[in-house]
Amino acid sequence: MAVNEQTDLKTKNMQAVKTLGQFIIEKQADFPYAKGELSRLLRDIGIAAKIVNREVNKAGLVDILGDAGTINIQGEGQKKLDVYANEQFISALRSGGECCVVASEEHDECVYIQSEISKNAKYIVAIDPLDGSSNIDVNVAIGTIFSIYRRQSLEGKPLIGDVLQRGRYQVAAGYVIYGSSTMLVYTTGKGVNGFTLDPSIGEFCLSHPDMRIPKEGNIYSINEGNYVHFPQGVKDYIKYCQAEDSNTNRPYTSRYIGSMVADIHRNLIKGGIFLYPVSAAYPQGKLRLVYECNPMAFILEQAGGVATNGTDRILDIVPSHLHQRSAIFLGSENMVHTLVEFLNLTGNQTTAEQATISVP
Ligand code: AHM
Ligand code: MG
Repeated sequence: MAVNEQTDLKTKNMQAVKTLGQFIIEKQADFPYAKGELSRLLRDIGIAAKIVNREVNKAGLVDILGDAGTINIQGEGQKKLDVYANEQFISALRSGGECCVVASEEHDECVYIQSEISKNAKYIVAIDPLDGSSNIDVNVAIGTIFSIYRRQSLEGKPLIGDVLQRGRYQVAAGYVIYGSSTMLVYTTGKGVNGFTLDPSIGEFCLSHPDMRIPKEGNIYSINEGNYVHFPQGVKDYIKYCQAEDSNTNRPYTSRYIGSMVADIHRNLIKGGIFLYPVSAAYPQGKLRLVYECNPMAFILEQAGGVATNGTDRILDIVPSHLHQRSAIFLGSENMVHTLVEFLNLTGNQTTAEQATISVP
């Protein structure tokens, strides 16, 4: 290739790259009365994600692995990177000035941000700073999940009701996946866009515009080790996924990483269903409604998918407490609908009592 052609190609490529920052500012025009606060908040989250990514990437090199020695509200051991990620996101939100309360998996209570620059902050952020933490030590993809609400109370210290809003009132939600590459995927209710971190320039660049989940898929993602403890409808659905039927492309493929972000990200791109039902060990489900299920449900719905707890749309559930758990089934529309049919056939065994009945 001639030198001129190479230069032209390079210039073209540079022009084609759109950074997260550029994209956020461009999209501000979608909201006619926006003053840029949500844009700044998203920018703050993007910056914290880059800092966390840097630590995640070198986790095998430095003495940052292993238990931090503290226990979070769920009684689970925290890894050092969980603690680090939590601190980074809260610190970015604190210094950004657009967030008045953070609800984090790592704090039993809400973290109120009361500073001069945050006194007019209108946004609430719910966050799982490092999801899939059992995968840190083994160099498998992990993620961050975030959800943003507008505060409803007009003044003073925000109320718990500002935090415990139904998922359908989210103004934005997203996740970061620290995988073979690092991506940030988010929605503000107008579709879903994905950005891949280019380490050479330190910027998230638009790589997956207008992401759509295929209506039909052939991947099912569930921790099948818990099979005997699942409700009968879920067991029946798993058998359906495994049964041979060339008309419906079965048997499906089973894929389960154990990091919700990574499992859902794959299914979003390829088409599939992710299931975390109630079980004997987790009678209410394992995953947390406010900062895991709601943001992922919002993203999936915006991409054309479906998210339910078996009876109700995830985004319609009224949260009663910060760390509430929920069963969740989400993914490709047709797959989730088929799963719900199986649950209905067995009388919707989604409650704790019914789940324990299915234990042999
Ligand atoms: P975490 O927030 O403590 O990391 O737990 C949430 C994770 C999800 O990412 C994943 O889908 C699930 O727990 C895996 O649970 P299990 O090991 O029971 O399959
Ligand atoms: Mg989590």
